[in-house]
Amino acid sequence: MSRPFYVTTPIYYVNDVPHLGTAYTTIVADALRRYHGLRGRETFMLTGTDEHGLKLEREAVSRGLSPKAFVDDMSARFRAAWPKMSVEADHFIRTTDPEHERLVQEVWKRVEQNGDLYLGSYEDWYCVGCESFKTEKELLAGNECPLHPGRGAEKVREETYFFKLASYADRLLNYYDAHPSFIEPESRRNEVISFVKGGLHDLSVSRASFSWGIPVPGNDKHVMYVWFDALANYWTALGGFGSDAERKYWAPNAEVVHLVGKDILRFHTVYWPAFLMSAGMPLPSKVFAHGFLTIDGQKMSKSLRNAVDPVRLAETPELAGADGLRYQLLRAVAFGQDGDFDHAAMVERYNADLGKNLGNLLSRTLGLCSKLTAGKAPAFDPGALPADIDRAFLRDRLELAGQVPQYWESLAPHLALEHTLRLASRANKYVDEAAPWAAAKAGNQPAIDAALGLLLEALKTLSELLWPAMPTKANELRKQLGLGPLSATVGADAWTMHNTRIDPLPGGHALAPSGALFPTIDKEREAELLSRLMPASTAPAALAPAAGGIPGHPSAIADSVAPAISYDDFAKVELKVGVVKTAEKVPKKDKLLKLTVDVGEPEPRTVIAGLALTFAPDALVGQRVIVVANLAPRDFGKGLVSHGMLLATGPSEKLVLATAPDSAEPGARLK
Ligand code: ME8
Repeated sequence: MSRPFYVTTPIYYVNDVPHLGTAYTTIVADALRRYHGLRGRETFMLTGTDEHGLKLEREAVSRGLSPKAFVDDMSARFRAAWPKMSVEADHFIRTTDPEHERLVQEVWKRVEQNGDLYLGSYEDWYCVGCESFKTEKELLAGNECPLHPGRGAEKVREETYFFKLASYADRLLNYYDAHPSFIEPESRRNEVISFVKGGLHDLSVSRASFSWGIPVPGNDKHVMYVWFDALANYWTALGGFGSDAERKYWAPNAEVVHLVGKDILRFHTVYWPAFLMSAGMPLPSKVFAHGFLTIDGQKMSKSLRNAVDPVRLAETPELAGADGLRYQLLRAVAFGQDGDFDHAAMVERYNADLGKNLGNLLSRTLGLCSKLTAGKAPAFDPGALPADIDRAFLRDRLELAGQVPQYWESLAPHLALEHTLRLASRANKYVDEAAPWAAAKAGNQPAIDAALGLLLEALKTLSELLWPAMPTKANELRKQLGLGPLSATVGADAWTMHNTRIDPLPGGHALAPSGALFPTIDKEREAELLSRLMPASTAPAALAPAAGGIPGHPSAIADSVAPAISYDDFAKVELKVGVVKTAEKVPKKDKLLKLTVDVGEPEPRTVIAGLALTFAPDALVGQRVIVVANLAPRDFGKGLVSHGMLLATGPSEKLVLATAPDSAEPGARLK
């Protein structure tokens, strides 16, 4: 039997909620866990949350919460979200788990004992968004991080522990050379190799200017750099040196696969292996970096990605719920490359692949069985098929199903599903070729039995091939075939026979049809569904709500009466008094002004407002305005991110600003 299979997702920062990007990595990990489980391997899937660091400390403070209260609340949202997408991780780790903190300190001590840490002082740039140090070369003009425009990297000057990363360059390069599949895809491997060949600098691995982190053993003035703490989760989750799970699931005893987005490749393929080498611990088997998703062709800015809630998609029964979402994410995007999640294409693919192909195959086959074989599986001999068309279909069924595993094995779920659905198309073609209704007219019972027997077997095989991606629908399909649900059983490979022989349902086996598995969506329902699911900023014009002023930011009161909302809905909106501190025009944007507004927080917020056609910037400075303070940040591109919205009324050229009296303090909440 193959080695156990251990698959991980990144642990997600809790300054955000689960979104389509994080759902993507997590769903792929779960599908791989299911695939290998079905092949009889012992499997372990890990996900969790990354809860330390400056970014989260600041986020908590800005919400008036203690870091612990904030991360407890946010982490719970991740934990609750994944099962709704049929993700069943074996463990959910939090970096604030006491056991994790203890074990990371063990790793630190090993690295220290190996002589790889020294105390020095650091002076350079730090991007809080990335939680990463940056050289001047890596920053844009104005010291902006290209990944977090608008926030500006910060100059850090402090005492720090350095990790001797520079001395690991040769060892890393040798390792990549000896283990060609350690970094995949190939293009990413080349990228990392040229980065390391370019020369490595020692890495600052502690911070002394804030305290929200794991204390450095022996020097509690310092907390560990959040990535040292976070990367170690993949190992601490197993319970530490010599625990049963560590012996079973850590390398080299297991195949250890880290799935990551391309944004965090360097941390996983340079820093993490160097830390492990230093601590004398075996390295994982593979780091696979996937690409980035766009939504309806647009980059996933924070506001957009939060507008496309994967939980809501998973709770859309019209598109097959969690399974529908999983299918779309796994099938639509070539794993490893950038790709688009397009709502309209999603409905089209649902109809074509699931409704008209697979679903239709099931209803046709079961319909024919209920008419021609009394709702039972016919008895037939696969070794003595009556016609050439039957033998040709049998050959294709063996070949197509036989091709699927290689794609799961090579982390290409999109191809695994493409080939799975090809089997369904081939079977549909065979229904037409075999035409059991014509055989019935001619009284040719052997032809009917062979055709329906082969089709039922193909459907049973399809349920197995689909289960890693669509566990619920695969089991519903099986139920209609009168079969029990699939589950992974250690040591029992459900797929070994797919390319060599078939395993038909026994003659007389009772079938249990119960309606369409994937009811198709007509044009009218499609329009309604899309208007419900698509965020306003990506919906086609006809579907987008009317919006005055800044696109997506309705600033004028709509003519129509808005539907009543509950008090609780209103209470979700945080309206605060703010004082405009600075105001300037935005180059090349006639309507926009860039303001900084004091809303009673340590730093004024940047707010981009569509006020420029009415107000000269100077006229606004000192105004006491009303700010929608808990609106998700909105990215206007070119480094402009708005953290709130001002209230105003009137057409763009004659706006009247909603203001507060001088007696209202900045930050005071309106209720
Ligand atoms: O980086 N498309 O956490 P994070 C596809 N805590 N995937 C996306 C995506 C997009 N547009 N946006 C995000 C961190 N992702 C660290 C990780 S691991 C020891 C520490 C996914 O919350 C992708 O998997 O910023 C990416 O790597 C991850 O979210 C980043 O999550």
